[in-house]
Amino acid sequence: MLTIYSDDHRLHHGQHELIGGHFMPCFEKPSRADMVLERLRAVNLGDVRGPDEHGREPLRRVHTDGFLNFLEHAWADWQATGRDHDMLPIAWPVRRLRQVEPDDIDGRLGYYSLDAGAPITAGTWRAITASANVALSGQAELAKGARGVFSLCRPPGHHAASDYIGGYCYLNNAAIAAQAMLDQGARRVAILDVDYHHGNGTQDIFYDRPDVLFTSIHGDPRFEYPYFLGHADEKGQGPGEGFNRNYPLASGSDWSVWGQALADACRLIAGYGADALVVSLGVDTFKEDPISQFKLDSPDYLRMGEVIAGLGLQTLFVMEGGYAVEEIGINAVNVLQGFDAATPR
Ligand code: Q9C
Ligand code: ZN
Repeated sequence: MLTIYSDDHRLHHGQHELIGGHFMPCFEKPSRADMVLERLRAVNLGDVRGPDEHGREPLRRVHTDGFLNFLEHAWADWQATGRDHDMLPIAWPVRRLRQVEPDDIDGRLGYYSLDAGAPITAGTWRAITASANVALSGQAELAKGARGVFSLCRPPGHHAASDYIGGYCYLNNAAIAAQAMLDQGARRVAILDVDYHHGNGTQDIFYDRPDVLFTSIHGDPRFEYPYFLGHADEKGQGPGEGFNRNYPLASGSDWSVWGQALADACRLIAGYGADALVVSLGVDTFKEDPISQFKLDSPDYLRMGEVIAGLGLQTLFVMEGGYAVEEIGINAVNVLQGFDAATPR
């Protein structure tokens, strides 16, 4: 399987995130991508190439202009106030507050944020646009006929919606790639989000549309981040009703439970008649992940890839979360190897 990867991910390296009232070193760090790349090379999965530049238009198909302009200039606006440490928001427009973009950079940061989990740094814009280009270049390979492609995106994207960042995510790489497929002639695209956390951004972007089926298996939001989306009764709205499906699972879920949710999601995807599949590939479902509560083991990721391959769809794997850095390479690449092994050639 071909991998798309850019070294520019390194330009984004946040210092701290807020966990349990403490500032802790960011779990989402450059070594994550390094470990995945190292494993790809160790097992000779296939070629690795850099992304092509796809410009702003495919980003505008998913994100608002106000949001993109904010992200592009956020660091300069922050520096203009005399600060050169990471940006983190301090206030959010919650219930009954005005949903109006302020002028002040701290106000705008809160306006365009879900949480304080996505620091903006000097190199963030370049890293996140490179990450989106990694997804789009993978999509372009699928358009040329590839059966499966791996977009080794970093930073991840699935918590980012059309107009907010959060949960280590800025641009929604998976949504951008899915939208590009539709814009290039696909009629229906399915998204399978296997990251431990609910893909709230992706769900929100496609919630009222029938041309994207969004399915997500994740920690129950009653007990787990992102807390405010991802329940089982969220089925889509308007023309999108019936095209959203969540599988919130209990803390401690292992493959015996998780694999059943996967089988059901695949049943829905098979019945949907998709032209292509995007997998939001987080491996923070691993039993030793430092911020997550599922119990998948490394061999389970091989099975995950095999089951996904059984759909027989052209598939773009987009890297999302996974914070057990020592094993992130083995687990992510196991999915790809399982997929390749189960694909007739
Ligand atoms: N108790 C992704 O996996 N903080 N984002 C959780 C832990 C946010 C995860 C705090 C986790 C975001 C792409
Ligand atoms: Zn996650």
